[in-house]
Amino acid sequence: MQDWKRQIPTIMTAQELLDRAFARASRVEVSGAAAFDTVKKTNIGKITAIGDMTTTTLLKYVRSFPRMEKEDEFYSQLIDVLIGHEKLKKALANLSWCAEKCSDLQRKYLLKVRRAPNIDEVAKATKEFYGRFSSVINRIDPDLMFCQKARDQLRHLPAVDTAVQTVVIAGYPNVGKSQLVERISSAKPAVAPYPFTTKGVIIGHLKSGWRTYQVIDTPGLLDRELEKRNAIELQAILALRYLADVIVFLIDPSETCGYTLERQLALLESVKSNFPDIPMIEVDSKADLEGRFTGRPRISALTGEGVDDLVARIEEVLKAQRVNDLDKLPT
Ligand SMILES: Nc1nc2c(ncn2[C@@H]2O[C@H](COP(=O)(O)OP(=O)(O)OP(=O)(O)O)[C@@H](O)[C@H]2O)c(=O)[nH]1
Ligand SMILES: [Mg+2]
Repeated sequence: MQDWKRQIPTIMTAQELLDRAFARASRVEVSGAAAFDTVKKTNIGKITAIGDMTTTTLLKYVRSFPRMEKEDEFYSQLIDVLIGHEKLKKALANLSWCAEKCSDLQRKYLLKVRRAPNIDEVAKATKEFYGRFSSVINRIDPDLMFCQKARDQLRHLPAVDTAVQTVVIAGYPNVGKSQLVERISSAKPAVAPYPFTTKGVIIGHLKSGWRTYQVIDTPGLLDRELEKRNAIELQAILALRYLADVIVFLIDPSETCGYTLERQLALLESVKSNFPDIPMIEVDSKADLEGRFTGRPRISALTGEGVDDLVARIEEVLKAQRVNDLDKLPT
């Protein structure tokens, strides 16, 4: 799962790349038959070391970033929100360009040094190589910094498994989402960072026979009318659409959550219209309290009332989704 999160190495700045390459080069010493031969071979060794090391490093950076695959639309969307696909593509293209340029310079100056008739010419060519090499590396400094920032953001994406069926829990704050996730999850839910939530999303797992489903609690995401979100927040929220196989929407008829029933129903409509293709299970929560119950199935995450029925309903919907997905496979 998302191996690229671990694979991206720390991206060095231009200065760090140069320091490292030059430090390596400074240790190169090759002895030849005579003084001229020694100087020539040593400089050839330096240019080779600098060029090889930098080209390899840059290409490793480029390869370590994830290719945006269609099937991982969830991450693809989030990466677009946080980093920007086009910007990332551009930065990586610049690193590739630089790697190629380094390799060209290496080839060109190795030839120059080899053909140099005397020590002075060897020194002159080597110096010229150092200069041109530095300026090429310095040109991609902004791209290197961009990639380093992108790397940090990628590492902090939520660790969700895009390959298992997912239940997303929605509703206003305090309606009982976390309590429900905790009750139906087999293990203690883990908190994963998510853009634009202060608390991160909470991921639990629901075991049913040999199947496991993912249950995601979304504090700060689906608890406000989506129309009031800015475009970037909305995109991050809508990324959930690629993940959610079913949305469980909690309504708190006791209104002890601090939101009126009317406001909660307005949010429900908002979520419904923004996730039109995802089946929604609507329930009244806090069944153990007094309240303005809406006639939807009741649950109490506190006492457990209605929770088994809810889980059965969730499984039913997920099963129907699987059948539906199978039908859609090309034959
Ligand atoms: N009486 C009663 N209280 C409940 C029930 N479910 C949750 N609560 C209480 O309601 C409060 C909010 O519950 P949470 O599960 O934290 O609500 P939430 O929707 O996760 O809230 P946010 O994380 O802020 O969005 C807590 O004090 C819970 O103890 C329930 O079924 N019955
Ligand atoms: Mg919560």
